[in-house]
Amino acid sequence: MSAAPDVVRSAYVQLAVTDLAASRWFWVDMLGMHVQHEDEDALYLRGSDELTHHSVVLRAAPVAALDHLAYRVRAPEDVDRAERFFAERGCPVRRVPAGTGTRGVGDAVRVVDPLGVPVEFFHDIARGERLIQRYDLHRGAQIARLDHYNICTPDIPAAYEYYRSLGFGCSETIEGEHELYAAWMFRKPTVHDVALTHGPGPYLHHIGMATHESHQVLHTADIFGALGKEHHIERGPGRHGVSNAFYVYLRDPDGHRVEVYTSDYFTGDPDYETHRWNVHDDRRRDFWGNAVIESWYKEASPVHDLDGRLQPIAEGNLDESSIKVGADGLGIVKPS
Ligand code: DHY
Repeated sequence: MSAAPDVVRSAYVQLAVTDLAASRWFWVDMLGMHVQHEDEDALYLRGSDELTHHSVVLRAAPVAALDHLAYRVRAPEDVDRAERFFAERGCPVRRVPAGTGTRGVGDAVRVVDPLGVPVEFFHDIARGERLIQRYDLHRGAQIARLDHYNICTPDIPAAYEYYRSLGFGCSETIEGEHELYAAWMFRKPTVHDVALTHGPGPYLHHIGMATHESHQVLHTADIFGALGKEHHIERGPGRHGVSNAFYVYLRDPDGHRVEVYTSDYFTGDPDYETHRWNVHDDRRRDFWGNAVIESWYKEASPVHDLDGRLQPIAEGNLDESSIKVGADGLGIVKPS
């Protein structure tokens, strides 16, 4: 088998959205992302810390879905490595020469990965102006950068092995006695570039967008409340057990889930050891023991194949949402 491409980080996501004006309100006015380019078909957005052309592309389409998520690779040759790596695994693979794919992105390869998720690998990308100290332009959630993706997939051990074969480390897991429910996988030295959540899939569960500080997470929720737009807040604010991050989950006008996320930790030491949570530990998902709302477990964005058709869904066989914190917050209630 050929060597895996050297993945640097989760780099951008391209979402199909049904109303660009509504999306612009949510992502630009409320989340505070900067518009790098816009035309009648798409919006190209980035956070204040990002020096590459975009981390979120919103493409106008009749049906909301994930077009693809993208990893940046270390060198141009890693794009060729990605092509070989996925072709050898029998995955659909398509070369996307510079100028023919997503605006600003150079030579790339798109694949449907073994999880059924459309993924792009690229090295070259246009630059954007440095905005980190343009405080006059920071507003809303003050998003700094894209942090991670979260994917729903029915076979977590297989997904874990696949991402290990791509060179990802594992920062944390949620496990039962014999089951692996979820895994947080990284290339950049943070908790994750991608999290694997058990369930029917392939679905995009959410994308995580980083802010610098927890007060920005609280402020985000306050602004949605102040405008009477609180229905966009799905879960939180709170502190995760896994990752220790401070978070709030929002739903965009198409239902795409966005986590505003901050204050996880460094995982770059070579002897970093995976931290394992028991599925019965009430603090695993919310460190303060708050129950996770049902929609968070049950709803997610469908994903496209390389031709823009919706991928079929396979069912999962574990159901973490049936393991609940009791109404009194003290016990674990497992409905029969
Ligand atoms: C968890 C979910 C995330 C994340 C880190 C940790 C666990 C949870 O609270 O559900 O999306 O980024």
